[in-house]
Amino acid sequence: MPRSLSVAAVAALCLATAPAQLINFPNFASTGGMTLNGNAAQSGSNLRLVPSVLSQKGSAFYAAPVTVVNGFDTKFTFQTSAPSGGGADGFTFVVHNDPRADTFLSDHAGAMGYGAFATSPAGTALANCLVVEFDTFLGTFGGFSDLSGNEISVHTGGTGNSSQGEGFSIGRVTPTVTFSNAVAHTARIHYVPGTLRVYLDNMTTPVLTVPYNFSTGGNYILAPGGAVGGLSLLPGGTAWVGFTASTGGSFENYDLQSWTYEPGMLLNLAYDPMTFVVSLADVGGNPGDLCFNVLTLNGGAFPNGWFYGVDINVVEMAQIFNLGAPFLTALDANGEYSLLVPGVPPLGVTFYGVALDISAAGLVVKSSPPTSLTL
Ligand SMILES: [Ca+2]
Repeated sequence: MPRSLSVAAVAALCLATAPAQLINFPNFASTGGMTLNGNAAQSGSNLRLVPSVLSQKGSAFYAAPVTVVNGFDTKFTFQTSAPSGGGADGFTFVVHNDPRADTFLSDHAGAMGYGAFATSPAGTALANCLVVEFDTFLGTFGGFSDLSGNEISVHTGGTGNSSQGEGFSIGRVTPTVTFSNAVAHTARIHYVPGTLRVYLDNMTTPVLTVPYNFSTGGNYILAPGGAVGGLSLLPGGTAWVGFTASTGGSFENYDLQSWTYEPGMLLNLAYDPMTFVVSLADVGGNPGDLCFNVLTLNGGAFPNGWFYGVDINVVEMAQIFNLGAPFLTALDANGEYSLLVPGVPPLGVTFYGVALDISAAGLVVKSSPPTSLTL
């Protein structure tokens, strides 16, 4: 069978199947795999981060670190209900490498389960973290500096403590959609190194775009501003991910209805002039998944519409096969694979590496951003 048909077959698989996810809770009829802390508890098929009761606090983390460094795409559906006093205080999505790991929980009320009160012991607040607040209470005192009671704000203190004070915000927005109105909403948080995007109900147009990189950090938006560094991640570029929430004098239920999380995959294309080998290395995939790697001369053909136009050069294809380098193989225990193509690549020509990570069940999991090389 011509190899081009194999490409088409894999492409057809892309179209026919929905992406699988590393973390995939279509609901929380089971909270297996999660660590629940404080007042967080299962509630029917939801994960109730906190109940509509005075002065509650809760957190829920995935019980193992996940890869974040290469990027991630996470979506969750949430709903508030039973508000008292207008409802408060809000919930957060958190990426962190605080030593308290998946058992972390701090103060209630305005601290939203991740920050701390001025009177709390040192070290109460979450350190070494990136926090996306869904803040439902307009705090205008004590350094809160909220602009609304319907505010999405991204907070970090770099490797130090973070805080609910908006002085720690590197980007915020009051979306037109009111998200604490006893109706289900879906949020998407998409990070590619350099940019964090937050979506609310509309999954294609972000409500908030924040320059940020786990390596180099971001910039505070409130005076006096200034740069804040990135995080110190766990080995392999992993971190803990999950949620915190709280209530205070005003309260409401904060329920998670579903959650998916998919780490991004990184592709490194390089040429070693000493060994005459081009390497196309996948990093950050799911161990055991099949990985479909190609070299192509058409960088624009991937990932959008690539299945119409993938143009593996005949000579390159011959190189790959004549030398026995498999372009469809399993990712190793670290979720990595290096396609090694011996031979001097064409000089002065830009060529591209592209890859798909395909789950063991035959579902296409994710694509890598294309990477290019010109010698
Ligand atoms: Ca806030």
